[in-house]
Amino acid sequence: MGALLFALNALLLFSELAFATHTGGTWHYKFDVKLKSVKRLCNRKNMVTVNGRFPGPKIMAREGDRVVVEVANNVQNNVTIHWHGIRQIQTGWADGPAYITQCPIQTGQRYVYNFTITGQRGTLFWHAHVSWMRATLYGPLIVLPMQNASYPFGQPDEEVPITFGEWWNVNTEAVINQSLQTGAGPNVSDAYTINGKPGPLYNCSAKDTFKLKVKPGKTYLLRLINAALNDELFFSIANHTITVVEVDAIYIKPFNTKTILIAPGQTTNVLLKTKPHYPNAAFFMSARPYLTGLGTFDNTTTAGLLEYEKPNSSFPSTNLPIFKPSLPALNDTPYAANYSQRLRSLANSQFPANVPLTVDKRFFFTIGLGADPCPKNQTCQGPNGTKFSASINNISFVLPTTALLQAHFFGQSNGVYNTSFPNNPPFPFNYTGTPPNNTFVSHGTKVRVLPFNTTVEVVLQDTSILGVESHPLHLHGFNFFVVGQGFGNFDRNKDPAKFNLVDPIERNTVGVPSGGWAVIRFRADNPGVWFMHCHFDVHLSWGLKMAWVVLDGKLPNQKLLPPPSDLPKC
Ligand SMILES: *[C@@H]1O[C@H](CO)[C@@H](O)[C@H](O)[C@H]1NC(C)=O
Ligand SMILES: *[C@@H]1O[C@H](CO)[C@@H](O)[C@H](O)[C@H]1NC(C)=O
Ligand SMILES: *[C@@H]1O[C@H](CO)[C@@H](O)[C@H](O)[C@H]1NC(C)=O
Ligand SMILES: *[C@@H]1O[C@H](CO)[C@@H](O)[C@H](O)[C@H]1NC(C)=O
Ligand SMILES: *[C@@H]1O[C@H](CO)[C@@H](O)[C@H](O)[C@H]1NC(C)=O
Ligand SMILES: *[C@@H]1O[C@H](CO)[C@@H](O)[C@H](O)[C@H]1NC(C)=O
Ligand SMILES: *[C@@H]1O[C@H](CO)[C@@H](O)[C@H](O)[C@H]1NC(C)=O
Ligand SMILES: *[C@@H]1O[C@H](CO)[C@@H](O)[C@H](O)[C@H]1NC(C)=O
Ligand SMILES: *[C@@H]1O[C@H](CO)[C@@H](O)[C@H](O)[C@H]1NC(C)=O
Ligand SMILES: *[C@@H]1O[C@H](CO)[C@@H](O)[C@H](O)[C@H]1NC(C)=O
Ligand SMILES: *[C@@H]1O[C@H](CO)[C@@H](O)[C@H](O)[C@H]1NC(C)=O
Ligand SMILES: *[C@@H]1O[C@H](CO)[C@@H](O)[C@H](O)[C@H]1NC(C)=O
Ligand SMILES: [Cu+2]
Repeated sequence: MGALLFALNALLLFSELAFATHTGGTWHYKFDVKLKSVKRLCNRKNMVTVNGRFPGPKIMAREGDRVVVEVANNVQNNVTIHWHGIRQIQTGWADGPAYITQCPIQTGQRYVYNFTITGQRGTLFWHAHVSWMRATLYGPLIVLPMQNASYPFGQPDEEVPITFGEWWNVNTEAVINQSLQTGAGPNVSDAYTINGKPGPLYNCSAKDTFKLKVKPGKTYLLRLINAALNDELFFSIANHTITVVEVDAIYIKPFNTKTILIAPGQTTNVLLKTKPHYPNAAFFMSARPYLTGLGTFDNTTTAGLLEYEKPNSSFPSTNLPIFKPSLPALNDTPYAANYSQRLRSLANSQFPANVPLTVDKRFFFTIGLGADPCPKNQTCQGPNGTKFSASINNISFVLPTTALLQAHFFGQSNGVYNTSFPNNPPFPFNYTGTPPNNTFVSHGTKVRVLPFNTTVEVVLQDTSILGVESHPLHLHGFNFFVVGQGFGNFDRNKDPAKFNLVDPIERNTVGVPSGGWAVIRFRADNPGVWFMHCHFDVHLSWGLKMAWVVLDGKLPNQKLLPPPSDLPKC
């Protein structure tokens, strides 16, 4: 164990000393948000980065440790950073979504994110959480098991973070601005990336290819992260089977597959066992989207290379044959459904699945797209001359101009939010059949209040208004259990009988099936204001979001702590 710790510290010392120090159980990082000129495809642009790196630096910590990240904003944009999947128990001030838990860090300002990692270990990531800034501001967040603990799947020989992203040749803020203005869908990305590199299947891009160099007969833990903005991805490595062992920093019952599916906001740990002997070949590892919505999407493929180290110099090193994986069709919903059915919590005595067996509060949320009427003096380019919008229970969430958490903590909710978020949609209809004639949504900053320790069940029902689509729903502050999912309309009389309350997958982001539903359960044991939203940034921008206000409990360790003194002001 001491050796491992030494190795860790050495790693930090030699590669990341510039921004990280580790003392006792606390890890200190410095994030300098600044512009950097980056070239991809045939195009160079000035991009917002952390410390000039793309993707951003890797954050490492151990379960039980404290993480302190000082973020200095040296760009013209507003910035916040979210520690995606970290529960932030009592420390909602460090969660990061702009106007939910904090005002943005404005140009020239700093803010220190300070939190401990309790009861969690695995692969997560950090990303900006304001507008579309996360297009370039993201990086891995790796929580190692405690020093006395080990993985339930055996120690791999090496660990490699593999982060998927999306690249636009233009400034992504201009892309979302234009979409919100015209009402049309935003311009799609120009490439997908693996660790910031699009790979050889794009123009001017062969030199920007991620290469994983491996030795035969070893086991590699690949920490896969989907940081793309608007696309779920299939991923596969040619001629190799991988073993899925963890999702969203929760150990699962291992299973073998050729292809995984990963939605934005999700993480997946897989074991890659390399071939026993040098294969005299190279292999693509490829990702391309799983697409369900209507409209235009980036349907390109990113590829990296799996390269075996030559056993000796007599083997040829150039012109090796390259094998390509076959990925499911872009719209292969049966594959997606079958894959998600295979995910089961480990649910053993060391890592139990604490599924709430009784439910205090039930909610039925319709999620999907809708429209806003075109302003009188404008022409709009959304469906039938309207503007695209998105909603939960027909409410398109409006961000306030100050942070909800501040308003809540200081008892100043008046004029900021109201607590009337509905338990059910305004009227029932055949959610996945012929849509109602009126597709317009309402707008508001509405939240739902939950007493401390309430057990909650939410049916997430996709709608066919403007087309069915798989939506990756993400909840801040909690993991939830996905106790059921299916296609069509959720049936309150029949479907609960089929719920899995024994070993359902526990995670923080669920892909709600296209034209179907998913049912989640969680225990509201973390006081604060917690965002729940679609992790497609385009739907997030259009309003597919809401917030839960979880009240303090009676005991001191059940209360939201006071805000740090440097909390940004609006
Ligand atoms: C982080 O929070 C802890 C606990 O409140 C506090 O003791 C510590 O001083 C904080 N560190 C920084 C750098 O703000
Ligand atoms: C490791 O130590 C922590 C506290 O120091 C303890 O709670 C935990 O049960 C231990 N885990 C194992 C696997 O021994
Ligand atoms: C996008 O819109 C925001 C707010 O209206 C504005 O501050 C920003 O300059 C715009 N950015 C670009 C690149 O158009
Ligand atoms: C989006 O694409 C259209 C058509 O190619 C182009 O005219 C427009 O400038 C693009 N918008 C941005 C923000 O790049
Ligand atoms: C890779 O898989 C292809 C198709 O299944 C097969 O033809 C080929 O022989 C395999 N190559 C290696 C080196 O495993
Ligand atoms: C990918 O999208 C392009 C442009 O929208 C389209 O022309 C092409 O047919 C699509 N390819 C596939 C395989 O769907
Ligand atoms: C449309 O009218 C509104 C209010 O009358 C005004 O604020 C806005 O600037 C106008 N927009 C355009 C594009 O003229
Ligand atoms: C647009 O209007 C036409 C004719 O009124 C209607 O058939 C169609 O369903 C509408 N499309 C959308 C997306 O609302
Ligand atoms: C909903 O619409 C679908 C598609 O038209 C149809 O197959 C289904 O029977 C309808 N369900 C109900 C409950 O009416
Ligand atoms: C939509 O409008 C048509 C014609 O006005 C009407 O016959 C139909 O019942 C309406 N459908 C719904 C779902 O409201
Ligand atoms: C929460 O409620 C459960 C019963 O549903 C109880 O067993 C547990 O002790 C409570 N937890 C806290 C922290 O109050
Ligand atoms: C940055 O945030 C502040 C505080 O909310 C706001 O007043 C300002 O308009 C924002 N600036 C931009 C460029 O969005
Ligand atoms: Cu969505």
